[in-house]
Amino acid sequence: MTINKYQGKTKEEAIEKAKKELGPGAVVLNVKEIKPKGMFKMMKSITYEVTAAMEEKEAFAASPAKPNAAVARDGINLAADEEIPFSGLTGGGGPMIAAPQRAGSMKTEKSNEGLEKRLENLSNILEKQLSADSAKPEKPVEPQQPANSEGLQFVKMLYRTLLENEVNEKYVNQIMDEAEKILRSGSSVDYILSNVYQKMILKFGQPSVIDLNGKKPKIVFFIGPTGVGKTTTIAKIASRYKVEKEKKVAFLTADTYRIAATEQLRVYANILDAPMNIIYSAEELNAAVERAADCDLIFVDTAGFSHRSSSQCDDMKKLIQGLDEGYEKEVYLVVSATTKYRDLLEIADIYKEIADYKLIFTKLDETTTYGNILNLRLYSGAKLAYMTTGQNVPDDLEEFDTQKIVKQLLGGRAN
Ligand SMILES: Nc1nc2c(ncn2[C@@H]2O[C@H](COP(=O)(O)OP(=O)(O)O)[C@@H](O)[C@H]2O)c(=O)[nH]1
Ligand SMILES: [Mg+2]
Repeated sequence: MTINKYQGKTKEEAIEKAKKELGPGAVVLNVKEIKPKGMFKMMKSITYEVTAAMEEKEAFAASPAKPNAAVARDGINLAADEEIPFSGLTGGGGPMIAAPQRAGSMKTEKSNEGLEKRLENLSNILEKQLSADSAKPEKPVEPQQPANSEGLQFVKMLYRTLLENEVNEKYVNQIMDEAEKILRSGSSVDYILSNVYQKMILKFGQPSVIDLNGKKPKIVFFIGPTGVGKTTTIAKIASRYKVEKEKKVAFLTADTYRIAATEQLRVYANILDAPMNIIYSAEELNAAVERAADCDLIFVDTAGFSHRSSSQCDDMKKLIQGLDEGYEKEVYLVVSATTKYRDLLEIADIYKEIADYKLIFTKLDETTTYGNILNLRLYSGAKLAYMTTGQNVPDDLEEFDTQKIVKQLLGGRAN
């Protein structure tokens, strides 16, 4: 893994620099605001320092099966208090380490507190590690004492926390894989945490939102099951582009199954003083896009459909694939963070038939377990784009904040 720091006048500028040097797959581990210091600080502006990483290809490949590795299961049996085989710690046939007690005991609460503090302090930990690494490139791990018991407890706690947050067991094993080697070399708890954190950030990948650098207009489709928040999310994103970025936007809706659905979008279009049209076919889509050719962005709302309705699935495919090739499009699959794991996998598969998509997770305010976000990202290979945290338009929308979600998955505070 290569890690470096990059500075810029804006966060985006610093990320661009990172991508130039590390490649397009570079991911941001940490963002730091640097406030100007000294006599003339009033005249200087804030700059941003981004810590970015790039993992070598082979390191990212699925970890090879271990002798005692857990057989990847489709679902996670959180009810079971059985032993959790931790692939990394079994060491070729050695005893498995039992999963520590679930939340509730005084001890767990106390150690969770420690974990939260450490996560708050993660920037400093990363910083320290970076300078240690560059000082001693040959020896990435600083030995302290052989396989310390504090480290072992800590690894167990991280393992349990990820499972409690419903990260799929096979991904937990992949993430914790390296922790064992680091633990054996007697590294500090902070070092283990920062390694696990970095690994998770790399698994999430760099989020990717609407790209306005290409040809105008950009046609942006929103697909996904009924009631997940497609229309509301369109209103939130469109409002950001119109009000904050002063872009010209237009709306189209292919959700003709419910009258209320078109009316809902019309209300938002009126508020934003943007044109809105109903389309029934690819021909109508192309005609409407042509009429709105002077817009920067054309948002297309669609109807959700049941997993089993193949005719509706075909209609949607025809619509999206029927857009004239001269236009640039992006497709976003909108899913709720409250949806069950198995249903999410099914949704990911069905909508993959329609188009390649990026992911928007809604309703993060309605759950505290975010493991499915990582599960779906890894299952589908799709990039994460946005997340929404409530019903308010446009406020409850953020570009996907990987660092925040990873910290929370590792036991950090929800805020
Ligand atoms: N709590 C919560 N509710 C949301 C969020 N996004 C959308 N909703 C609500 O979910 C319901 C369905 O949203 P809608 O946009 O009509 O979903 P669609 O059928 O996918 O277009 C509405 O009541 C929205 O206000 C969110 O992030 N959090
Ligand atoms: Mg809708």
